[in-house]
Amino acid sequence: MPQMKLRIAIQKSGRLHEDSIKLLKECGIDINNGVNKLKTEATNFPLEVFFLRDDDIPQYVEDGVADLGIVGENVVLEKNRPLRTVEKLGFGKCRLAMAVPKSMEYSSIRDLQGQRIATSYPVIVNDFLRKLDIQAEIHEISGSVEIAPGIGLADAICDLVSSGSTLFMNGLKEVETVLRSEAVLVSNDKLSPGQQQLLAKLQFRIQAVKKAKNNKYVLLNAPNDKLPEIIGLLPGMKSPTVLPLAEEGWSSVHSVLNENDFWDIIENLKAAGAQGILVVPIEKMVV
Ligand code: PRT
Ligand code: ZN
Repeated sequence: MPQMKLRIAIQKSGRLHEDSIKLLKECGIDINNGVNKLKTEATNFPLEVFFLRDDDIPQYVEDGVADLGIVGENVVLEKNRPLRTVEKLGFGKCRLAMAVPKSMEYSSIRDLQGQRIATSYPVIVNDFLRKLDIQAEIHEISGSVEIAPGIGLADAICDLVSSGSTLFMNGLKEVETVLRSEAVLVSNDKLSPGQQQLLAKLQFRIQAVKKAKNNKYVLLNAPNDKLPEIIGLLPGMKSPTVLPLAEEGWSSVHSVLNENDFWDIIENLKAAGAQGILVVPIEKMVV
């Protein structure tokens, strides 16, 4: 009988390495940091971790050498392998964008018609241009794409952008977003029923970690006559917890706030008479 475990491929070094390990650790999975190693075993979960170049991860997962992988969506789409995206992971966020020299007049994607575009993502770029019916010459280069216009190799580039400072420093301006990307957990369709159960367990933990990151635990004090208004401002998981304070006529209110509307709600709470507002990170959240 085959040994029941999952094998996950993560980036050996680079932008996704640390966050991938951190996510596994936050899921309560203990692994030795395997820099310069090919693989390692988790000590408290049936998981083997392979350290690979990100470009190789889709193929390893498709071939069943690994069952799961953590890799950027940009790589998954470029490699065009039949993989299942199990979960978006919320880190490694970036966009694949077209950029042209600052001096170029650019009004629409039509301006790229007949131009030479340098990129490490020929599959995605071809697909993007084909859908828009633009013909362009694609030059595939593997690194330092941003210098291509400056040395006369291309008229435009399509590359990953996060802060935009690389484009800026090379005299380029971003003109089109081709794709928004983040790290994802992918799997193949070869998992045994037992492995699928293990994956469900892992996914449950990942979701709890992700939810916790997007939420904060908030504690505040309020005079009792302000409570209805304050409670009305709080979404909470069910409803806020209200506890009497030692000081007569005052209560402590506890609730959970989502990061997206966090600051608005805090301002409104203050305006409604809340005092001593404490905001605490949540480690895991299961709803
Ligand atoms: O060795 P290996 O092949 O595994 O790594 P790699 O060099 O191919 O990839 P790596 O580690 O650079 O990136 C891994 C993944 O991180 C990418 O596939 C993306 O999914 C994600 N990611 C997120 C990024 C960026 N942000 C990013 N900014 N990958 C690359 N960049 C580069 C970009 O190519 C450009 O050179 O950073 C520069 C732009 O950054 P800003 O901040 O100046 O805009
Ligand atoms: Zn790579």
